[in-house]
Amino acid sequence: LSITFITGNKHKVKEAKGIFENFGIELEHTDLGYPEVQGELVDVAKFGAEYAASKLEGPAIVEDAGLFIKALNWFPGTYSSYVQETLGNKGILKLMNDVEDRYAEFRSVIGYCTPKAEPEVFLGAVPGHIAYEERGNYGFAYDPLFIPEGYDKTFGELTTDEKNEFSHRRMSLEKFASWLNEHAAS
Ligand code: ITT
Ligand code: NA
Repeated sequence: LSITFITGNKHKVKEAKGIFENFGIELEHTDLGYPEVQGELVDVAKFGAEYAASKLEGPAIVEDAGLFIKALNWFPGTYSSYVQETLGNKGILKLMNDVEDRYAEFRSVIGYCTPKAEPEVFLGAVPGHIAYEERGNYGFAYDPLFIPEGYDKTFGELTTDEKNEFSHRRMSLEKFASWLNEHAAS
């Protein structure tokens, strides 16, 4: 079984490949570029998947993810890409300077679509909190800021394999993989 992951983010591809190894799904990667409507992760993923499937003329997945910080009213949330490119992690740390409640979660929504069917979505989330400084050289983007619940290391200090054991992306992709195994039984 082979699925095409449409993304411009090579770190996501690396993580997804590692996760799918456990589920016997082969992952192709194409950076097709798809229009990202601003909005809820679910809507972005649905729209992107539908667009990608029709462009590819085959089954495709896309993912919309983000970091949601409670004390900031769940900012950057759906603005995570833009905020990572502008404020960056240093900017987030500044906003969190005097903030005691550091609860945050990473969320991931996988959108899956084929040319003939309606898009399906699969949600994953992981709770944690925002560190007081960036830590670790593994991972990407917000990883050095995020300490998953029950750990004292940031995602930036965990290897890809360690992060893959319980990340938001692991959850959404695992839900997708189980769904696919049920529905693609030929
Ligand atoms: P595509 O949309 O092309 O897949 P992207 O990097 O724009 O790639 P998202 O919109 O899903 O991905 O991600 C929003 C932002 O959150 C972006 O800056 C990502 O780098 C960051 N991000 C997503 N998943 C992450 C993770 O597991 N760890 C750290 N940062 C992450
Ligand atoms: Na994006």
